[in-house]
Amino acid sequence: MEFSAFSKEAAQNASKYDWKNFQNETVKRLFEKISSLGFSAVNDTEKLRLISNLEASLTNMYSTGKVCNIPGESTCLELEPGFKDTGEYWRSWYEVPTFESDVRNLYNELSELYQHLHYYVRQKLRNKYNADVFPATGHLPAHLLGNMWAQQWNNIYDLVIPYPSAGRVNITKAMLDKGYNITYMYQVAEDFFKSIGLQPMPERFWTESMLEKPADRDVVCHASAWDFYNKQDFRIKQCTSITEDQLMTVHHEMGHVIYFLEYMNQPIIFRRGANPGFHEGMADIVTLSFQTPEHLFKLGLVDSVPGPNDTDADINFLLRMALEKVAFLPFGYLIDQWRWSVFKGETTPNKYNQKWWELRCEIQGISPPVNLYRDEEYFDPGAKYHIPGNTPYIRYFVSYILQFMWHKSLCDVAGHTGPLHRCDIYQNRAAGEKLREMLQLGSSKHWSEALFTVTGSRTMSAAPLIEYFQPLLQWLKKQNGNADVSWNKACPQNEPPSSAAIIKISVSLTFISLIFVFLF
Ligand code: X8Z
Ligand code: ZN
Repeated sequence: MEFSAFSKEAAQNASKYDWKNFQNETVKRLFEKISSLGFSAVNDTEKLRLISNLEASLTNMYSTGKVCNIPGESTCLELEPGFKDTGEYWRSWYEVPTFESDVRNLYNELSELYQHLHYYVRQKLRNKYNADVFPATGHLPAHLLGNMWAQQWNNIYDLVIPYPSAGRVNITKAMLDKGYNITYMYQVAEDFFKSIGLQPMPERFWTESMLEKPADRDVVCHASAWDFYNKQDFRIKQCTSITEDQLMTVHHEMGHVIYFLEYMNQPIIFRRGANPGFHEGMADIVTLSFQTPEHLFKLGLVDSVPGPNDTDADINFLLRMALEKVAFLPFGYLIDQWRWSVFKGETTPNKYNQKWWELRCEIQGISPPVNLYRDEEYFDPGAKYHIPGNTPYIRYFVSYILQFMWHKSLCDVAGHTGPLHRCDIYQNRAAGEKLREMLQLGSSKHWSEALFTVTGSRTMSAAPLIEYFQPLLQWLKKQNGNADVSWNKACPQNEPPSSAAIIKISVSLTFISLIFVFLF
């Protein structure tokens, strides 16, 4: 009713002007629309109220209507089914009804590799630190892994390197020695994409991006890439510093921009990744070529390339990659296990932190850094950017599956011979062209079709990732011998104190009581 009154008043105001003779077509069109009242023109308020009420009740009937007595369905269904919860909505982007079990199966295929890495790292760290700090449950204390979230462990490479004498040089140091600056890091990344025939960064990228942390204000430093959807303005926002890790992130973010550029000519609805995992996978794909000794040598960041029989150096390299890529798998998998369970209402607010650590202990095999039970006074999930930032996370797990699939296929196209982990697609136009074919589709086709263009497969497979790390897995199995490489499901804190601890406490208590007896 209020809207009708408002429309009427606007039409009356418009009628004071001779708008039919206006010269400006846009303003004329505006007046024409304001003057066209429809139902609001009805002067009889009672009639108008009747029309409004009728419309509201019909809409209400439609939206609350249920379809019942469907064979095989125990409940009535809504006319326009929505999502049960936000998790279901997020998963719908993957357009497969079995998505939850698909990722579970993929994770299960990869867990053997992770468990062997986990056990190896644990033994190495036990030798380095006092064995006391390692819980008997087999968990790895989260603060020993060189990363705030224990999600990637490459920063402790020096502590767990298999063959120190065949060691890899420190890339960060080599970058500084070669005089790398921030702009140069982005030029190096751009050069890689250009070398396989992909587009350079547009001019405005260089002027509008935020590549350095500003000194005068607080910003979100978590790196991101932005498509302004006007075909000209594409940016990266990153507080770049000159380190090896950051150089990989530069390639990651630029990979996102390359995808934006490639699907730019699709209708706006299709200007996105085939699914969110595709965008992240595309962002990472170059990191697999870039980090090969062959590529680092081309850039002058290492002095030599290990020969085909230098297995020590090869294992060192693969272990370094595993600390980055394999260590991430359970983390990438579990974050949304927690969130989906929250969205489903299975994990209630009084169990948020408990559930978080249940998953971290069970799936990642890590334990809280501080030796106390992380109760609900804390909200540890909030310390990971994507939780407060409301960014879905399973995309990164999917991305890790995809990037190895694509890497394998593109290396085949490039005619690479030899082990997959030593393939560098730099300067290979044929590989770039193949990748481009997929990127240009945006989301105009189901992701399985996009995947098919590069890999010839319509389903996700963990096999290429396993193939890449196969020599390392065999080596780890030898190192770990016949040991049981698993850990307990439950966190160490949730167990009763060990008998050793009970003895310690009772000895101290006896000692204290003796002092009392002696004094009094
Ligand atoms: O958030 C990111 C990117 C932006 S999409 C920097 N990543 C995840 C993370 O940092 O937790 C990349 C790898 C995983
Ligand atoms: Zn990303």
